[in-house]
Amino acid sequence: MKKRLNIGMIGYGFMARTHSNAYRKVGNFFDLEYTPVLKTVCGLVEEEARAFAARWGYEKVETDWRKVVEDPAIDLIEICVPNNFHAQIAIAAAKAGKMIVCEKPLALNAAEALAMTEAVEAAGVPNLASFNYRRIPAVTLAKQMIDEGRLGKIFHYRANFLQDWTISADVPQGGMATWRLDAKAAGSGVTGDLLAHCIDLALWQNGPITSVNAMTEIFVKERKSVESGKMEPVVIDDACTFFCRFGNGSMGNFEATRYARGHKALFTFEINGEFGSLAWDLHDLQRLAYFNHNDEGITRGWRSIHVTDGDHPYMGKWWVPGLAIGYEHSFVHQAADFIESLSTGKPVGATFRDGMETQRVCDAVLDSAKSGTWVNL
Ligand code: SOE
Repeated sequence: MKKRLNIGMIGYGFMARTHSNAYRKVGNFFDLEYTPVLKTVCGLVEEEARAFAARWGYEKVETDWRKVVEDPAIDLIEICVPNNFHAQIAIAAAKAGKMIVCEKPLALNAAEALAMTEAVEAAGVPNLASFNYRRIPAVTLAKQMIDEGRLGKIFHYRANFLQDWTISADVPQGGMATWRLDAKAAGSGVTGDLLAHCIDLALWQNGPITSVNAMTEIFVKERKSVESGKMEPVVIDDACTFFCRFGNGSMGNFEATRYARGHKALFTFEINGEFGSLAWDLHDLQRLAYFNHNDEGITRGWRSIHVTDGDHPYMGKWWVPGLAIGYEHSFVHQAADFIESLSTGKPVGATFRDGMETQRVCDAVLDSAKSGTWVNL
């Protein structure tokens, strides 16, 4: 008989859907010692929480997250609410001895992220910052290839995350749907929302960043606030570009924006090393581009690896070779790795500590943009 892992989901938005879907599917594809049980969902508007519970199969509904955190029946707290709630919920959950999975970015800023990290480490509870893109098979394969030394010494790391959904000045700020544009709820704009993904992968694949030099822009200076109904200044960064140095001597180049007309979620990275290069693109997520300089000269060139074979990361758990999987599967893989870590006792990343390191880079980027100077980490 499998052990039960009772989940208390805080939030019922987009991310709560991705995580709930993952917990429903994970046991069908991965052999795990625990069965996730969708126990309670918690959200501000009871009717909406009820509708979410009915759709996803949660047993119970709450409107006060404290009740879920204090409920002895709950093992794991899932934090899928705007960033300004992360720290208070996570710290209370750690004190109550709960395991925690928290959506990215871990917090509003590095100081909060540190307090959260200290809380989970002092309580000794399993914790995970949800940077799902680590577990797209092609991205995991890239990490494996780098660790195997196939690229040799790394010279360049570049990453972009390009969107276009806030170009219209009619998009409001604040509220349930557009809290990502409200500084009080989100902390920052594209830096915490999009660059955090790029930075997490970069730190994981290429090691620590030692200094940054950044530039941010706010293209639409005022937007209607959903809360006050009035036009208010926009405080969050609409776009951010930074370059950096890594501890391994390589150079980094990063860009995120919500003003790249035509791009919906174009997350890309490219790594150039002594023996080869790797490139990946979220719009074609099952492919990894690889250039191997050690290939025979006349046939040497970029190859496009279709990362769908049984011996590719995670793929042996799915269909048959050649059949692609997608975005939602990265959350299933994350759930599988996290649940497995409960059996092995070996933490999996991104831990809260990893999430805090990403947050430190985000803070340094925003500081640099403000001061117009290099900031050391
Ligand atoms: C923003 O539009 C967003 O939904 C991010 O918040 C997610 O983290 C990213 O994966 C997709 O874009």
